[in-house]
Amino acid sequence: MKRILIYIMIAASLVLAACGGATENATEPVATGAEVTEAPEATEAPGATEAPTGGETAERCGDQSQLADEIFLYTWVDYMDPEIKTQFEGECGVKVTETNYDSNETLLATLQAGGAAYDIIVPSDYMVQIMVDEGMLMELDYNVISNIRNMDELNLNPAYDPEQKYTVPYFWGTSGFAVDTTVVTDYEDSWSTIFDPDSPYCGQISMLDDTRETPGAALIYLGYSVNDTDPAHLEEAKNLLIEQSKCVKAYDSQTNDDLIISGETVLGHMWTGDAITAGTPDAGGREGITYVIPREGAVIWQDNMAIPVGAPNPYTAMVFMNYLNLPDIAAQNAEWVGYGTPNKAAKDVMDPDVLADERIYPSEEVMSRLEWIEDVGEATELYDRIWTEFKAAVGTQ
Ligand code: N2P
Repeated sequence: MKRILIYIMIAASLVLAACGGATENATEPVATGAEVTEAPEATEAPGATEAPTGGETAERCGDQSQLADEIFLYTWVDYMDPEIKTQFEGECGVKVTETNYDSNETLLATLQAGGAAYDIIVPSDYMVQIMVDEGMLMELDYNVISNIRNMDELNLNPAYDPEQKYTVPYFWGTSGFAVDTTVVTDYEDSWSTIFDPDSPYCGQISMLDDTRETPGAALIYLGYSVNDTDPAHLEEAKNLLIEQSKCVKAYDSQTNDDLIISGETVLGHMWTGDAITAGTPDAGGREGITYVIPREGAVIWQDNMAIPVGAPNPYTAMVFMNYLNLPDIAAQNAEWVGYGTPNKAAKDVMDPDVLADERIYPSEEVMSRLEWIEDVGEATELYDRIWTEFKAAVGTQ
């Protein structure tokens, strides 16, 4: 995916900044410098109590004397405009090294296995809850991440981090499906388009490869909640997925956009931005691919930046999180990824056509049919078992 940089936006945001910023800080996320010292091996001073000096550079790069040369970002694929990492290195002298994961469960397992020293991770809502319960996340210092003030209050203080102690919202989106309308001309905005066992597009369908998302789509189609814990309902969802599998070319959460762009698939269970960019020629996609939020409902999610306990460079990580929430940078990133931005100030400088796109920013009516994945506690084992049995049955393990 490639995005053309919109320099006008940057210029506009500078004007905006000169005018004193776009929004007022509607919420008061808890910011306590003390917690920063909890980070093991924090060789960098947290800088929580001193405002950095140095004018505009400090606003964008924090206290440069405290910055590490390199930080390690562990995130989803195609989830940050690579130009932004280059810009941050150019402006602030910090290299951002990125590694990718394909699901929240992979992220959790990697961290639990230890050994990997990441500075920033990007878990979704329910996984934040799990990680907070496990004591895996550091408390953040909003003296450093002062651009939290740019956030839309609607995206702040979510149930999984009510005091905004551990996370900064990154992007939000939905889990619907992509359609290649140059081939599929008769589709409905229904999960039946994907789950029809007699689909004329049998063999040209991809599904997300995800313990919660994939059974979740089946549960919604069957009329159940994505958080259903009734074993009989989970069994039904498993059987639906097994029946559908003969038509599924790939279970894939990372290159599913490439599959539809290349024409190997024509329908794909997909996250908003992957489908939107697949349909955007400027972003490496092509005309004719669109994104559908099924009428039966779909998953809504919000991903969040967080710092794992034990991160080697927490101060620099927070400076980068702050940089990402400058209005110009957040706008550039949002237009590149094709997801919904929680950054209200960024919206003031974004292309109005993007903001008006109801596939990214759904209407209230559509919103009312969306459902959040929640931590199902002990029933997680049930989901894991259903998923393992399903994988074994279709031979994709
Ligand atoms: C980006 C993946 C989005 C993350 N390719 C879904 N939570």
